[in-house]
Amino acid sequence: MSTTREPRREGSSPRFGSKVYTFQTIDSTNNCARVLAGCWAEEGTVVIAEEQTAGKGRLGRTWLATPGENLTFSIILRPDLPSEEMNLLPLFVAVGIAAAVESVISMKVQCKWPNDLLLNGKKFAGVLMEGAVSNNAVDFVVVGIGINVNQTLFPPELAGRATSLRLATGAPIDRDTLFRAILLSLETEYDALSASGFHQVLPRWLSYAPIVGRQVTIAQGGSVLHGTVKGISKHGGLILETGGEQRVVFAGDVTILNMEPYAARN
Ligand code: BT5
Repeated sequence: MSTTREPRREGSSPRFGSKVYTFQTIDSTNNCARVLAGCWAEEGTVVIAEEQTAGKGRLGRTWLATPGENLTFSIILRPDLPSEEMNLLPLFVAVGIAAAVESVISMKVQCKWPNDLLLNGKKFAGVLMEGAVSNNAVDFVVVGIGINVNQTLFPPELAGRATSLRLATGAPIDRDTLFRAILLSLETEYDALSASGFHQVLPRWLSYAPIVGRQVTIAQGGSVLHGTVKGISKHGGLILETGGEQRVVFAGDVTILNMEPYAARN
């Protein structure tokens, strides 16, 4: 594993990206950022890599990205947040990424609960949060972000489900411009929500995610639930009506297996 340490990327936002650890190859930027967070790295510290040998998704899944064509990075946050509000953080990150990507490529982005971003109904980005909690408050959160930027060929298991900004727009995207736009957007959202309360992200997120009223199929542990989405709870859970009763499911436990396709946003 080779490492270099960059003091700061030109033009990056004041706190997010004020310190960037850049790796050619690493197992997972989230693993590295977790170690740094445990050593009191400052909020906004970023770990970015050209290649991950063990890129992680949620629930033990894998993130696959061709080296040198995409963005795979992690940001350390230290939000002043009770632990029960932690599930709002993926929604804020999705909104921050969506706004930045829309500004760079001038296309509509959709968010899919809890942590996916879609273009033309296909996934181009995912978010993996890993956090530490002490005394019922969030100690730190590592926000891992994988974005398919210029990749045009995907392995067979992702074919038809994955896309990239390049595939969606037909043109290569400057990764550094996108990276800086995302850091700035995330910092702007984060500062606003830290002041107003993270629950304020809900209407913003819903404006990117026409999910309410849709039929979904969800895997939770060993069982499968079918139901209608009634909304997102104030703590970021999916409110599902199933079998005549409402229940709230959280991202740590569930995967949406199937959902009616999203309609295009205007
Ligand atoms: C995610 O998990 O979508 C979170 C992905 C987070 C990746 C970043 S990269 C930087 C940081 N360091 C890490 O080690 N991870 C983070 P999940 O919702 O579980 O989705 C994973 C699933 O998405 C896989 O099982 C595949 O089906 C699919 N997938 C894998 N790679 C993909 C890709 N490049 N594009 C679209 N889908 C992909």
